[in-house]
Amino acid sequence: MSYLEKEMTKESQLIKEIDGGDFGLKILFLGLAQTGKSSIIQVIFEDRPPETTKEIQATLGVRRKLLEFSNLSLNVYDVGGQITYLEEAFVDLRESIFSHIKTLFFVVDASKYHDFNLAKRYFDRAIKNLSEYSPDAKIFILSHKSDLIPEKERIKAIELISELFEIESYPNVAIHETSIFEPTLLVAVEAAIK
Ligand SMILES: Nc1nc2c(ncn2[C@@H]2O[C@H](COP(=O)(O)OP(=O)(O)OP(=O)(O)O)[C@@H](O)[C@H]2O)c(=O)[nH]1
Ligand SMILES: [Mg+2]
Repeated sequence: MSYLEKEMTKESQLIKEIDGGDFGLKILFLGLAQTGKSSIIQVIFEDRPPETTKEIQATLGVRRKLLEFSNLSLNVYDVGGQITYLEEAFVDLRESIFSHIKTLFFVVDASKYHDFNLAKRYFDRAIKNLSEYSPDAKIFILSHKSDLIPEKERIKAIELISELFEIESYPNVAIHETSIFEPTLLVAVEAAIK
């Protein structure tokens, strides 16, 4: 089998794995590496104690989980934040990742100001793909890991992200400050999914 054929088989297997079931509301988690996406999923949807999330390994590729939350069936997509996986999701898997989305959680590590510009580039691409494949999706930016920064700076982080991501230009985008150690996370997720 040629290299190209192997790559195409790999891709179609992954797409099959991703598309393998029309179950529940499709919820997508995107963001740079180590921003806390898998931790959020496990703490909120799988009752994992927040302090044990330190053991979670980096997500390789795209992981899909079928979960129950508040009597709703969810089809949760967790895209590994390393650049290779993001590019794979935004290029090769674009249509299968971005179609039929109910809610996108775009997770930003609020304590890492230096990463905001890079995050914004992926946010813009996510918005563009959603406008094409899921124009009715709700988008929630999570200014996450707020426990790592002092109260005053939390507001500053929200202001900075809101301005940089130009969230006022989008009627379907909201921003929440969250932490796996605080009730803010559950409040944000409930607002986003119900
Ligand atoms: N202080 C703090 N740490 C957090 C929070 N959420 C997640 N973390 C930690 O952040 C680290 C990375 O978490 P992951 O959930 O693996 O991050 P990810 O975004 O899934 O990373 P990739 O899979 O590489 O994209 C872990 O050590 C978590 O314990 C938070 O709200 N506060
Ligand atoms: Mg992960």
